[in-house]
Amino acid sequence: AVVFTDLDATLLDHHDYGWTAAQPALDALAARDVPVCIVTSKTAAEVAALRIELRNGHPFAVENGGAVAVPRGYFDGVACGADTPVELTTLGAPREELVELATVLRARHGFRFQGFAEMSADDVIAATGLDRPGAGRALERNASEPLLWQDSDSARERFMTAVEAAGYVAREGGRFVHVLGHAHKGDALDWLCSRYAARDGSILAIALGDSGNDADMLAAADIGYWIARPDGSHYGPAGGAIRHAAGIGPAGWRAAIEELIARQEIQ
Ligand code: 2M8
Ligand code: MG
Ligand code: MG
Repeated sequence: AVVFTDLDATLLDHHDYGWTAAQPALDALAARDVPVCIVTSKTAAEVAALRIELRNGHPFAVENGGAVAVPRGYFDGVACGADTPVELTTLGAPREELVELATVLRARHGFRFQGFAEMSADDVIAATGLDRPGAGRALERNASEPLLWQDSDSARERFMTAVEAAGYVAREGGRFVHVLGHAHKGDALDWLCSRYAARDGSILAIALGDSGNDADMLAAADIGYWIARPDGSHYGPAGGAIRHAAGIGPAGWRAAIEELIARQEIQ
């Protein structure tokens, strides 16, 4: 099995970005040699810092599938750590194109939002609770543009529809609306799975997430878990290969992994 996981409000707590509650499950996966691949809205700079803290040497996807990263030699059997240099492959579109699209749609329809391109480090700190170095890393974007939505829900729907009509992708994260190129987290999961399958034969793909931007990767996986959001609700229904984890954020993450181990779906 390979575990593909979202970070914010899934492996990491929505408010303090910690993962203490999930650590026993991370240890259980490491003991079984099950890779944990991060698939996140965060930037390459943010993930580089987190992978060191998590001691994670596995492939990952950043900016909602805008780019995938593989540690050099990983699929050729080289032992890789969090500090092994990675090879990045772009699946999405350049960020400038996405900022331009959002700006054009705003001028045309009068939508109200503040994009990361218009935000200072202080604005990002206020919107996210990240510390200053963390906010700086979140601003280093190449393949996605998060927008702090300041308009109605119906305006958000119309904006997202207009983005898709223009041939791009719009997805909702825990805090922001993300404008993406021609790839989402499901495409990143497929890309990474085919690399694992080429090396190992078929693999059981497990995906965990909490928000709209995770729906594509849960659908693309063999088993998907909705982790409960900060208010205790789940973003989407359970059914078929999609399950609900009992627990919010990292506590739900741990519950999901322990359930997979108890059912011997992870051995
Ligand atoms: C943004 O992503 C989250 C993910 O769900 C969101 O939409 O709420 C990204 O900008 C990311 O780079 C940043 O670290 C995060 C901080 O809360 O927000
Ligand atoms: Mg999330
Ligand atoms: Mg599949």
